Amino acid sequence: NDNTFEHSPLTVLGLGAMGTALVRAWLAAGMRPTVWNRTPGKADALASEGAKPVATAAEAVAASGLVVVCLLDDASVGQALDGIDLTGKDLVDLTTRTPAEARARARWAEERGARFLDGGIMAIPPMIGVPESGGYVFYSGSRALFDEHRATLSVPAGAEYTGEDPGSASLHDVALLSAMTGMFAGVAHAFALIRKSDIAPTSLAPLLVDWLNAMAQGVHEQAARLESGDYTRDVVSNLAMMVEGDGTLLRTAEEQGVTPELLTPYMALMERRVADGHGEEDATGVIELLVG
Ligand code: FVH
Repeated sequence: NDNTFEHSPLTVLGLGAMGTALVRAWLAAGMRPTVWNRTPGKADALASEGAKPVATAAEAVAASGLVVVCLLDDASVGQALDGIDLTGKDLVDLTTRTPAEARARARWAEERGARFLDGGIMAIPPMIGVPESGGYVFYSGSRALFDEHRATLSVPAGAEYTGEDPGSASLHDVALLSAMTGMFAGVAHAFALIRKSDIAPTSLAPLLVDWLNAMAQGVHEQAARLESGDYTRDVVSNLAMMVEGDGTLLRTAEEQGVTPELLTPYMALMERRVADGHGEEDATGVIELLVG
């Protein structure tokens, strides 16, 4: 609805891969965001598509009530906005950061007279502005800000509000990114195992995807066990059996000339849990060793 957007002027600070994708989604929705980037030139293509580039971050902030920030990291946000008047602004910061950094940035913004919403983007740039991609953004902080600008914020990707604690969005974001990191570590090891074999990566890939999807269902069971506190309930594959099987994984890595270093930290934790007398549990008990 273009009429709604006319009443919601928008500024975007940061025209990296993600900032550019965000601006294009708002342009496609009929908005004309004011845009700024530290290194000039990145706004040129967007200007020809309807965005309004300005020379300084201060001008960009002054242009709109709603200011969306998407920079490299939390420190770059502090540098870009240093000394700029934020009084009365609604600052929505989609820069990836830690929960503590998000809380500190919220206090920093509020001390300067702005309302603050932190965002964690669960999408890569090609997913932005493509609703069927399933991309979305976790938001936390000012509920009033979120409710007021929900329509605008929902244009590039789905908008999921997680709570008033400004650190909540980034904790959700980093939890998902951390799980993804572990998954990619496992995938890297699997491809390394077949690297010098006659198994083609493209023939292993669909098998890996199907297997990981099937195993991912166990995440729900782990969550239920965590909440019940009973890590042995309805366990099909127990930890003692898995630790026994780790030997085969390690010997195969050795046979294939692959370093096991991506696997061994997790295996060591599983072994410790079994040695502590919890062999009848599933892998949920390993979480206890992580949180101490
Ligand atoms: N791209 C992705 O796949 C991920 C998806 C999930 C969310 N992340 C996070 O989004 C933030 C921005 O990421 P990006 O992909 O746009 O990153 P770059 O293309 O590297 O652009 C970085 C922009 O930040 C500007 N910048 C860096 N330092 C400063 C500074 N000190 N002052 C002002 N601006 C700064 C940089 O400007 P320039 O180098 O062009 O002058 C770019 O505009 C990020 O938190 C991801 O984790 C993306």
